[in-house]
Amino acid sequence: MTDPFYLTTPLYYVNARPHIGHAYTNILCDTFARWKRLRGADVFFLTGTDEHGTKIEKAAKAEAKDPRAYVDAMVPQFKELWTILGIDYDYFIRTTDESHKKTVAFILRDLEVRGEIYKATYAGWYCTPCESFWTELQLKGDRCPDCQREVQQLSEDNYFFKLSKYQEWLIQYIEAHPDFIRPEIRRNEILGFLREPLEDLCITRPRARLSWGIDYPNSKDHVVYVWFDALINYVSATGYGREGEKSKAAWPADLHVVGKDILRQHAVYWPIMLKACGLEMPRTVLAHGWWTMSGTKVSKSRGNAVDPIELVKKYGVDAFRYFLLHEVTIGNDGAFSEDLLGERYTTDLANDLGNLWFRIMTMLQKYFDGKIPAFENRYLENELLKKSFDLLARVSVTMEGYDPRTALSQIFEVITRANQYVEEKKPWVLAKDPVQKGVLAETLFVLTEAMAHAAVLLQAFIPGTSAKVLDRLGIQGAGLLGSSAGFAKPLVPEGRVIERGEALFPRLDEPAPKDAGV
Ligand code: ME8
Repeated sequence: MTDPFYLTTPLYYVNARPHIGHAYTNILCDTFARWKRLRGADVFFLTGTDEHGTKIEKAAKAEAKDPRAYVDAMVPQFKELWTILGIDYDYFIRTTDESHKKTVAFILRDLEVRGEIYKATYAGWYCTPCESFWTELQLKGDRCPDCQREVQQLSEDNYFFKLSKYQEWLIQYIEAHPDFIRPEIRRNEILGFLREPLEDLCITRPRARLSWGIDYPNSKDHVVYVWFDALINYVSATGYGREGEKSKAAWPADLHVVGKDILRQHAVYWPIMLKACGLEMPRTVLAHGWWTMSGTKVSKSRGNAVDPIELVKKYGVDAFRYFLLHEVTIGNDGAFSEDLLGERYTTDLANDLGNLWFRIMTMLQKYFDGKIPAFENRYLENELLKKSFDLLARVSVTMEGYDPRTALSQIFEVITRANQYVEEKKPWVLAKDPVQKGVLAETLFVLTEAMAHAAVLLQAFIPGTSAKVLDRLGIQGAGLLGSSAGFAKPLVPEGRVIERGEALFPRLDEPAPKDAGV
C-alpha cells in the first residue's frame, strides 16, 4: 500500500482574475504534490474556487450578470492559468457544485442536532469586503481592524456556531502539536490571538441582504456565511455526508497551504468546526507570506495585481516557478519586481544551469562524438559524484519540512560545484594529451551524472526543463526518487548519443522560449 497524501490550496474568490499571489500558492502546492508523487505517495491534490458571498454578488452586478452566469464565466480563467503554470491537480472543486452544497447542508443539520448552533440577534459593525462582524471595541479608528476599510452598523437575526466553547481545547491542541500550524511565527500569532476571548461565529446572512449563498437548511430567510461554506470544501471533496459517493480523497488532509491572510479561518474556525463534527484534524496548516509591490500586498482590490500569464510569456513557466519558489522562505513576505525575476533568470537559470548543460554537451560532442564514454569504474571516489548521489537524502529532509527554497539551493549547489569542476579540470587541456584520455572520460562522466541527478530532483520544481534534460539524457525520471538506492547510482545510459538540443534558457534578448506554455 502506498501512503496517501491529501493536500489543498485555498479556494479562490472568482471576483477577479487570479494574480501572482494565487499563482504562488498553487505553485507551492504543485511542487509539494509532485514531490510526494515522485517519492511514491498516492497524492490527492485539491484546488478550486469560492463562488458565493457579497463580493461575488457585487462583481456580477457590476457586469450586469446573473451571479451564476458570472461565476461560470470566471472559473475557466483559473483553470487556464493552472494549465499554463503546470499545476497538476487531481480535482477542482467549486462551492457552487451540487455535491458540495449537500455536504454543507449535512454538516449544518448535524451541528444543529449536536447542539452546536443557536439563533440570536446580532448588533454591531460589519465589514463587507472581509464579510466579518466586529464589535465596537475591535474596530480600529472606526474601521475594519483587518483591512482598514469602512464598516457599517447592523442589527439582524442570525445563526451562530459555538466557537467559544472550544477555545481552551484548541489552545491545548495547538500546544501539543507543534506541526499543526507552520511556520512557528504564524503558530505564535494564532496562540496570541487565542489569548483574547473567542466570540461565537455568525454563520448565516439574512437573505434580504444577500441572496447569493447556499440555503441555510432550517430557515428560508438565511443563506450560509461564505467562509463557513467554503471551508467545508476540504471535506466535501472526500464525499463526506453524501452516502454512497466515493472519492479518492480521504479525510484528514495532510496539508492545507494558505496565505497568512486567511490563517485564522484555517487555524481557528476550521479545526473547531471539525472538532464539533467529530472529525479528525488536518496534520498541518502551512501559511505563507505575501508578495508585495512597492511595499504593499499585491491584491485585486488594490489594483496592483501582477499578471502571471504575461510573465510566463516573457520568461517561460519554469523561470516563473523557480523565481517564486526560490525567492522567499515560506512564511516571509517577498517583494516582487520584474527586474529581480530577470536577474534570477540570467544568473541561476541561464548562466548556472543552462550553461552547465551547454558546456557538458559541447565537450561530449567534441571529444566523444556526443556519447557518454564507456567507463569501467562508474562508482569512482569523487567528491562531485558523491555530492550528486547524496543529494536525494539532503533534499528529502528539506522537503519533509516544506522548504522548497532550501531544496532548490541544495540542488543548485551541485550545479554550481559542477561548473567549478569544469574550471578546475580544464577538459580542453586534458583533450590535448592522449595520455589523459581516461581522465577526460571520467571528468565528463562525473559532470553528466551531476547534471542528471540535479535534473531528476528538479522534476518537482521546474518540471518542463527537467523533462527536457532527462529526455535528452535518456533517463526515465519518474521512478528514481522512490528510494535512495534507486537514486545513488549512475543514471545516464552508457554509450547513449546525447543531443545538445536548443538552449534550456535562451538569453533574454533572444526570442521567447518556444515552450513558454502559452
Ligand atoms: O481568501 N501574496 O480567497 P482569495 C501571496 N476565498 N499570496 C496571495 C496574495 C499575495 N499578495 N494575494 C492572494 C480567499 N494570495 C477565500 C479562501 S479557502 C476555503 C477560502 C493567495 O481569492 C493566498 O493563498 O482572496 C491567499 O490566502 C489567497 O490567495 C486568498 O485568495
